[in-house]
Amino acid sequence: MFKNVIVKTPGESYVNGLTTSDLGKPDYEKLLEQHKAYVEALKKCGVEVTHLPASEEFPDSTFVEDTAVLTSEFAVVSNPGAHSRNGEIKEMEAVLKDFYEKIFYIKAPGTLDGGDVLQADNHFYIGISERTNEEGARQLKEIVESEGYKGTIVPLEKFFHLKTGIAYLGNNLIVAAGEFLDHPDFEQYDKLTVSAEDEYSANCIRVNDYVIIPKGYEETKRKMNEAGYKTIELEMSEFQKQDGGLSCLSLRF
Ligand code: CIR
Repeated sequence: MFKNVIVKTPGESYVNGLTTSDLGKPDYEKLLEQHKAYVEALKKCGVEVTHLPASEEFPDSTFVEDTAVLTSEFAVVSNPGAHSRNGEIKEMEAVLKDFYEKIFYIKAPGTLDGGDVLQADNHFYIGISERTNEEGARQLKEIVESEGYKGTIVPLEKFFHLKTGIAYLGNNLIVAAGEFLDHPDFEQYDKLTVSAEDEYSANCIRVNDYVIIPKGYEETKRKMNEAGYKTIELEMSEFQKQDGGLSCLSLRF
Protein backbone atom coordinates (compact mmCIF):
# COMPACT_ATOMS: atom_id res chain seq x y z
CA MET A 1 0.00 0.00 0.00
CA PHE A 2 1.19 3.52 -0.76
CA LYS A 3 0.39 6.21 1.81
CA ASN A 4 2.06 9.20 0.19
CA VAL A 5 2.79 10.72 -3.17
CA ILE A 6 4.78 13.77 -4.19
CA VAL A 7 3.77 15.71 -7.30
CA LYS A 8 4.82 19.05 -8.75
CA THR A 9 2.83 21.49 -10.86
CA PRO A 10 4.41 22.08 -14.28
CA GLY A 11 5.60 25.63 -14.88
CA GLU A 12 5.07 27.68 -18.04
CA SER A 13 8.65 26.80 -19.03
CA TYR A 14 7.51 23.16 -19.41
CA VAL A 15 6.86 23.76 -23.10
CA ASN A 16 10.61 24.40 -23.58
CA GLY A 17 11.73 21.24 -21.80
CA LEU A 18 13.53 18.20 -23.18
CA THR A 19 11.85 15.97 -25.70
CA THR A 20 12.63 13.50 -28.46
CA SER A 21 9.05 13.30 -29.70
CA ASP A 22 7.63 15.12 -32.71
CA LEU A 23 4.13 15.46 -31.33
CA GLY A 24 4.20 19.26 -31.25
CA LYS A 25 4.36 21.94 -28.54
CA PRO A 26 2.37 21.26 -25.40
CA ASP A 27 -0.68 23.40 -24.68
CA TYR A 28 -0.10 24.83 -21.20
CA GLU A 29 -3.78 25.17 -20.25
CA LYS A 30 -4.52 21.59 -21.26
CA LEU A 31 -1.39 20.47 -19.45
CA LEU A 32 -2.58 22.02 -16.20
CA GLU A 33 -5.97 20.35 -16.58
CA GLN A 34 -4.30 17.00 -17.19
CA HIS A 35 -2.05 17.46 -14.17
CA LYS A 36 -5.06 18.35 -12.02
CA ALA A 37 -6.86 15.20 -13.15
CA TYR A 38 -3.74 13.18 -12.30
CA VAL A 39 -3.71 14.56 -8.76
CA GLU A 40 -7.44 13.86 -8.38
CA ALA A 41 -6.92 10.28 -9.55
CA LEU A 42 -4.19 9.78 -6.96
CA LYS A 43 -6.48 11.09 -4.25
CA LYS A 44 -9.11 8.59 -5.34
CA CYS A 45 -6.48 5.88 -4.74
CA GLY A 46 -6.35 6.94 -1.10
CA VAL A 47 -2.93 8.57 -0.86
CA GLU A 48 -1.86 11.77 0.87
CA VAL A 49 -0.62 14.21 -1.78
CA THR A 50 2.37 16.50 -1.18
CA HIS A 51 1.98 19.07 -3.96
CA LEU A 52 5.02 21.17 -4.82
CA PRO A 53 4.69 24.49 -6.66
CA ALA A 54 6.03 25.02 -10.17
CA SER A 55 9.72 25.91 -10.71
CA GLU A 56 10.26 27.91 -13.87
CA GLU A 57 14.03 27.35 -13.82
CA PHE A 58 13.50 23.60 -14.28
CA PRO A 59 11.19 22.99 -17.28
CA ASP A 60 11.04 19.21 -16.77
CA SER A 61 10.63 19.24 -13.00
CA THR A 62 7.00 18.09 -13.03
CA PHE A 63 8.53 14.66 -13.81
CA VAL A 64 9.46 14.23 -10.14
CA GLU A 65 9.96 10.49 -10.43
CA ASP A 66 13.42 11.03 -11.88
CA THR A 67 14.76 12.77 -8.77
CA ALA A 68 14.53 9.90 -6.28
CA VAL A 69 13.90 6.24 -5.56
CA LEU A 70 11.68 5.68 -2.54
CA THR A 71 10.65 2.76 -0.36
CA SER A 72 8.74 2.76 2.90
CA GLU A 73 12.04 2.63 4.85
CA PHE A 74 14.56 4.73 2.96
CA ALA A 75 15.02 7.24 0.18
CA VAL A 76 17.68 7.53 -2.48
CA VAL A 77 18.23 10.96 -4.01
CA SER A 78 19.16 10.34 -7.64
CA ASN A 79 21.65 12.19 -9.82
CA PRO A 80 19.69 12.95 -13.00
CA GLY A 81 21.61 12.34 -16.20
CA ALA A 82 20.32 15.39 -18.10
CA HIS A 83 22.31 18.49 -17.21
CA SER A 84 19.27 20.78 -17.29
CA ARG A 85 17.49 18.56 -14.76
CA ASN A 86 20.25 17.86 -12.28
CA GLY A 87 19.42 20.81 -10.00
CA GLU A 88 15.90 19.43 -9.43
CA ILE A 89 17.24 17.16 -6.70
CA LYS A 90 17.94 20.08 -4.32
CA GLU A 91 14.28 20.81 -3.71
CA MET A 92 13.41 17.14 -3.55
CA GLU A 93 16.09 16.38 -1.01
CA ALA A 94 14.64 19.05 1.30
CA VAL A 95 11.14 17.59 0.90
CA LEU A 96 12.33 14.03 1.53
CA LYS A 97 13.96 15.09 4.80
CA ASP A 98 10.43 15.62 6.17
CA PHE A 99 9.59 11.99 5.49
CA TYR A 100 12.85 10.05 5.89
CA GLU A 101 15.64 9.64 8.39
CA LYS A 102 17.59 7.36 6.11
CA ILE A 103 18.59 9.03 2.85
CA PHE A 104 21.19 7.73 0.40
CA TYR A 105 22.66 9.56 -2.58
CA ILE A 106 23.78 8.60 -6.06
CA LYS A 107 27.09 10.38 -6.51
CA ALA A 108 29.01 11.58 -9.59
CA PRO A 109 30.39 10.17 -11.81
CA GLY A 110 27.30 8.00 -11.28
CA THR A 111 24.09 9.27 -12.88
CA LEU A 112 20.64 7.84 -12.37
CA ASP A 113 17.07 8.84 -13.26
CA GLY A 114 14.30 7.37 -11.12
CA GLY A 115 12.46 6.48 -14.34
CA ASP A 116 15.06 3.77 -14.84
CA VAL A 117 14.14 1.99 -11.62
CA LEU A 118 11.34 -0.52 -11.24
CA GLN A 119 10.51 -2.07 -7.89
CA ALA A 120 8.75 -5.43 -7.96
CA ASP A 121 8.20 -6.50 -4.35
CA ASN A 122 11.68 -6.84 -2.83
CA HIS A 123 13.51 -6.64 -6.17
CA PHE A 124 14.79 -3.49 -7.87
CA TYR A 125 15.47 -3.53 -11.61
CA ILE A 126 17.82 -0.74 -12.64
CA GLY A 127 18.08 0.25 -16.30
CA ILE A 128 21.19 1.59 -17.95
CA SER A 129 20.03 4.22 -20.42
CA GLU A 130 20.98 7.56 -21.94
CA ARG A 131 20.38 9.02 -18.46
CA THR A 132 21.53 6.28 -16.06
CA ASN A 133 25.11 5.15 -16.43
CA GLU A 134 26.75 1.95 -15.26
CA GLU A 135 28.25 3.61 -12.22
CA GLY A 136 24.90 5.09 -11.12
CA ALA A 137 23.19 1.72 -11.57
CA ARG A 138 25.97 0.01 -9.63
CA GLN A 139 25.64 2.48 -6.75
CA LEU A 140 21.89 1.96 -6.51
CA LYS A 141 22.29 -1.82 -6.62
CA GLU A 142 24.75 -1.60 -3.74
CA ILE A 143 22.40 0.63 -1.73
CA VAL A 144 19.32 -1.58 -2.15
CA GLU A 145 21.32 -4.73 -1.43
CA SER A 146 22.69 -3.14 1.76
CA GLU A 147 19.05 -2.67 2.80
CA GLY A 148 18.11 -6.30 2.17
CA TYR A 149 16.58 -5.95 -1.32
CA LYS A 150 17.71 -7.58 -4.54
CA GLY A 151 19.11 -5.50 -7.37
CA THR A 152 19.41 -6.39 -11.05
CA ILE A 153 20.99 -4.12 -13.64
CA VAL A 154 19.26 -4.14 -17.02
CA PRO A 155 21.03 -2.44 -19.95
CA LEU A 156 18.34 -0.98 -22.21
CA GLU A 157 18.35 -1.44 -25.95
CA LYS A 158 15.78 1.07 -27.16
CA PHE A 159 13.55 2.43 -24.44
CA PHE A 160 14.15 5.93 -23.12
CA HIS A 161 13.79 4.86 -19.49
CA LEU A 162 13.28 1.36 -18.08
CA LYS A 163 9.72 2.18 -17.02
CA THR A 164 8.87 3.48 -20.48
CA GLY A 165 8.27 -0.17 -21.34
CA ILE A 166 7.50 -2.02 -18.12
CA ALA A 167 5.38 -1.76 -14.97
CA TYR A 168 4.71 -4.01 -12.00
CA LEU A 169 1.12 -4.54 -10.90
CA GLY A 170 1.77 -6.80 -7.90
CA ASN A 171 0.81 -10.51 -7.68
CA ASN A 172 3.82 -11.41 -9.83
CA LEU A 173 2.26 -9.64 -12.83
CA ILE A 174 4.29 -7.39 -15.06
CA VAL A 175 3.07 -5.15 -17.91
CA ALA A 176 5.62 -5.50 -20.70
CA ALA A 177 6.18 -3.96 -24.12
CA GLY A 178 8.93 -4.01 -26.75
CA GLU A 179 12.28 -5.30 -25.55
CA PHE A 180 10.73 -6.54 -22.29
CA LEU A 181 8.28 -8.97 -23.92
CA ASP A 182 10.88 -11.73 -23.93
CA HIS A 183 13.56 -10.36 -21.67
CA PRO A 184 15.42 -13.04 -19.65
CA ASP A 185 15.55 -10.85 -16.53
CA PHE A 186 11.76 -10.87 -16.28
CA GLU A 187 10.98 -14.44 -17.26
CA GLN A 188 9.81 -15.41 -13.75
CA TYR A 189 6.85 -13.00 -13.98
CA ASP A 190 3.41 -13.43 -15.46
CA LYS A 191 3.03 -10.92 -18.28
CA LEU A 192 0.34 -8.62 -19.48
CA THR A 193 1.67 -7.86 -22.93
CA VAL A 194 1.31 -4.57 -24.76
CA SER A 195 1.58 -4.34 -28.55
CA ALA A 196 3.97 -1.98 -30.32
CA GLU A 197 1.16 0.40 -31.28
CA ASP A 198 -0.05 0.62 -27.66
CA GLU A 199 3.43 0.88 -26.20
CA TYR A 200 2.73 4.16 -24.41
CA SER A 201 0.26 2.35 -22.15
CA ALA A 202 3.00 0.12 -20.71
CA ASN A 203 3.89 3.06 -18.50
CA CYS A 204 1.07 2.75 -16.00
CA ILE A 205 0.98 2.81 -12.20
CA ARG A 206 -0.67 0.56 -9.67
CA VAL A 207 -1.69 2.71 -6.72
CA ASN A 208 -3.44 0.68 -4.04
CA ASP A 209 -6.79 -0.57 -5.44
CA TYR A 210 -6.40 0.94 -8.90
CA VAL A 211 -4.17 0.89 -11.93
CA ILE A 212 -3.93 4.31 -13.57
CA ILE A 213 -3.48 4.01 -17.33
CA PRO A 214 -3.38 6.51 -20.19
CA LYS A 215 -6.66 7.10 -22.00
CA GLY A 216 -7.26 5.56 -25.39
CA TYR A 217 -5.68 2.11 -24.99
CA GLU A 218 -8.71 -0.18 -24.97
CA GLU A 219 -6.82 -3.44 -25.26
CA THR A 220 -4.52 -2.68 -22.33
CA LYS A 221 -7.52 -1.60 -20.28
CA ARG A 222 -9.45 -4.76 -21.16
CA LYS A 223 -6.52 -7.00 -20.25
CA MET A 224 -6.14 -5.26 -16.91
CA ASN A 225 -9.83 -5.51 -16.12
CA GLU A 226 -9.78 -9.19 -17.07
CA ALA A 227 -6.83 -9.69 -14.74
CA GLY A 228 -9.02 -8.27 -11.95
CA TYR A 229 -7.67 -4.71 -11.72
CA LYS A 230 -9.84 -1.62 -11.53
CA THR A 231 -8.54 1.05 -13.91
CA ILE A 232 -8.62 4.83 -13.99
CA GLU A 233 -7.92 6.33 -17.43
CA LEU A 234 -6.26 9.71 -17.81
CA GLU A 235 -5.69 11.93 -20.83
CA MET A 236 -1.91 12.29 -21.09
CA SER A 237 -1.38 13.99 -24.47
CA GLU A 238 0.50 17.04 -23.17
CA PHE A 239 2.89 14.93 -21.09
CA GLN A 240 3.49 12.48 -23.92
CA LYS A 241 4.69 15.39 -26.07
CA GLN A 242 7.63 15.79 -23.66
CA ASP A 243 8.39 12.05 -23.36
CA GLY A 244 6.56 11.79 -20.04
CA GLY A 245 4.24 9.09 -18.82
CA LEU A 246 2.11 8.36 -15.77
CA SER A 247 4.89 7.04 -13.56
CA CYS A 248 7.10 10.09 -14.19
CA LEU A 249 4.63 12.51 -12.60
CA SER A 250 4.83 11.24 -9.04
CA LEU A 251 6.95 9.65 -6.36
CA ARG A 252 4.89 7.03 -4.54
CA PHE A 253 5.76 5.61 -1.14
C1 CIR B 1 13.04 14.43 -19.83
O1 CIR B 1 13.51 14.32 -20.97
O2 CIR B 1 13.73 14.29 -18.83
C2 CIR B 1 11.57 14.76 -19.69
N1 CIR B 1 11.14 15.54 -20.80
C3 CIR B 1 10.74 13.49 -19.58
C4 CIR B 1 11.05 12.67 -18.37
C5 CIR B 1 10.18 11.49 -18.24
N2 CIR B 1 10.45 10.82 -17.03
C6 CIR B 1 10.31 9.51 -16.85
O3 CIR B 1 10.06 8.78 -17.80
N3 CIR B 1 10.54 9.04 -15.63
